[in-house]
Amino acid sequence: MVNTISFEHPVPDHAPDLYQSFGDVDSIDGWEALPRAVQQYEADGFLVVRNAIPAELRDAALEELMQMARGVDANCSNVTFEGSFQSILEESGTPVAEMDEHLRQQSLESVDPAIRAAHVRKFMGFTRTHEQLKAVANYRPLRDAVELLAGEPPKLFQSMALIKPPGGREKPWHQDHAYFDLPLETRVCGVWIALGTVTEENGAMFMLRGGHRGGPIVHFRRRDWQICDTDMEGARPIALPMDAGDLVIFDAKIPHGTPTNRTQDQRWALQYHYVGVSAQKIPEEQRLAVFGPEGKDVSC
Ligand SMILES: O=C(O)CCC(=O)C(=O)O
Repeated sequence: MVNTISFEHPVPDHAPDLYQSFGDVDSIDGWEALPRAVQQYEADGFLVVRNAIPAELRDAALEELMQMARGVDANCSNVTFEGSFQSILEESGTPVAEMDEHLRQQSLESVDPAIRAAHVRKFMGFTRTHEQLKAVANYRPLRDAVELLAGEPPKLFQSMALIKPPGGREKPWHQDHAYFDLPLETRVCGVWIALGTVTEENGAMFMLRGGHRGGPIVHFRRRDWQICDTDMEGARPIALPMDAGDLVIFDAKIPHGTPTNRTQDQRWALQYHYVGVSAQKIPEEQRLAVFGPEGKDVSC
């Protein structure tokens, strides 16, 4: 598979108080308690499940991701690097913007694999080519949980690995539904899985409890296509620190974001999105009429 290669735009750092946690998260331990937690999911818009993915499955997935990060050809649909990696590739004298995909791939080969791996931010579209990552997406208790919460058998429609490297930039506050051409009433479940320790310092997920019930919020192009910082004033978000194998299932209308990674370590996570098998797409214009026209041609 041919990867497209992209770079994050360098952006100013976020205000620290955008990611201040108010209170501790209620979670369940393992899948057994899930049926009793459905009401909590409906009310909060998310549910944290501890020890959700067995160690051998998550370790095999992490190893597969590490190999993708070290290799030249990750064999997925898109690889995104932190913006700071651009200047390393440009040492050959050619600006990245002027390189075609072939030249980008070639210039990646000239970089030390450890340096390349230390700047990867995101892989997308890998479940057809990577067995271990596919196995996590298809893990039966996870799919059963999504089926219960989405109300019908799920289909996976997006896969991402989110590796926030040391210094890796924020993913500003947003609603995932804003990025999907799906009717507003479609029950879209995101699943964000920690493959290592996740802390507020290295880029934990922050969520606005109950925020999905307020419906769609207009997004604007600021540091990203995002909810404006001013719309978050007075909000009381909560941080979701996790251990490897913990995850959060969330409604795609929940406002969420992750701060800059202030540590020297990479933060490894997987994110899958599912809808019910009967979900139908809508035209992009219909989505942009709700979430804002500046979202044309952006991806989450
Ligand atoms: O993992 C992250 O840092 C952000 C993930 C996220 O919210 C997204 O990609 O929609």
